[in-house]
Amino acid sequence: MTGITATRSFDALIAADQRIEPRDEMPDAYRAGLVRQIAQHAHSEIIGMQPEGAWISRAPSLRRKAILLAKVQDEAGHGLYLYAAAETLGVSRDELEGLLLTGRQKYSSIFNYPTLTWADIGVIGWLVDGAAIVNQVPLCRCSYGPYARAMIRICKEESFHQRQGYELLHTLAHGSPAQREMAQDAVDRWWYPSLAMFGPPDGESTHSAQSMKWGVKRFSNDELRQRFVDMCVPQAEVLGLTLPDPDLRWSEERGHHDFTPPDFDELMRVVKGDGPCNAQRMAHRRAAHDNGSWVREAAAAHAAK
Ligand code: BYC
Repeated sequence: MTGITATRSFDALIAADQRIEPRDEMPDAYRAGLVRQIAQHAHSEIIGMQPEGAWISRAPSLRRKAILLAKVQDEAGHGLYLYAAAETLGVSRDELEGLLLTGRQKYSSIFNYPTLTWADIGVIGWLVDGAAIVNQVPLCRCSYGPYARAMIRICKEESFHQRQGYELLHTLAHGSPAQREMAQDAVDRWWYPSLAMFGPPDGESTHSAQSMKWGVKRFSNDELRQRFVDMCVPQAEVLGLTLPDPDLRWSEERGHHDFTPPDFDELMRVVKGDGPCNAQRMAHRRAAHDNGSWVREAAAAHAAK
């Protein structure tokens, strides 16, 4: 038996905490679950370009503009790595885009909230990319090889994104009273939507148990949410900003911070399409897709030569 051509047993590989590769046997539900999660992740990166993209032309300096432009371009790159990882499971990028555009696949709830001020760009870096990192670092050890490898590079870039947001916000928080107020207002609006990024509480999560058995997810939604809160509290202190939760406090007994969970009914409403910006995000995505049709046609004509 050679390692390359032999069919490796799925259960044995999972039990040994080894990687599943595209040509290995895998249960249909494992494949379908990965396509669902990777596609949703890819769509999130692509739709996630919109709230920040809206500020590229309004960045307050050339330096800030160059940084933001690079960040948004990185997000396009993340989307592409992830679509490529999904393609190794036998679906095409075209199919996945179709599922997004017809609303059959979703993207992260967080991108259905508006970016009202420049401080929102800092908070997206600090809290949204921060939450993404906490959620995604364990995915670097995901049992599916192509997804795990894509996540390693994505996480490195997300760390840079998080640092730039934190630095932006630190500058505002230590600026004029109006800048400080703008920074606090942005934190107040984004805190709970960021907590909701981790998904429903463990008791209501449909996929977690199976996904953890298969080594796709390594921690539950609530474990990661708690890790995020514990990480943010000292960072907020350094910023001199307040997290908008009067019940947030250290618990000696638990060795973690107690906190108020996000409104999960709101999360489900937003996921189902009823958030402040869902219609706008999808309309924008559809228009971008339609405007790009000449590129796809030209590429197909070139490939057929
Ligand atoms: N938003 O059984 P559960 C980023 C859905 S952005 C929307 O716990 P699972 C970035 C869930 O899909 C972050 N839907 O699910 C980009 C499921 O519905 P379906 C993107 C959500 O999969 C640019 C149902 O609720 N990151 O990186 O075990 C700039 C039940 O949930 C949400 C990823 O996607 C939500 N917040 O766990 C800055 C990471 N929460 O599919 C940053 C990869 C839950 O049955 N994904 N749902 O219709 C994951 O880690 C997991 O999929 C989740 C959910 C933790 C999100």
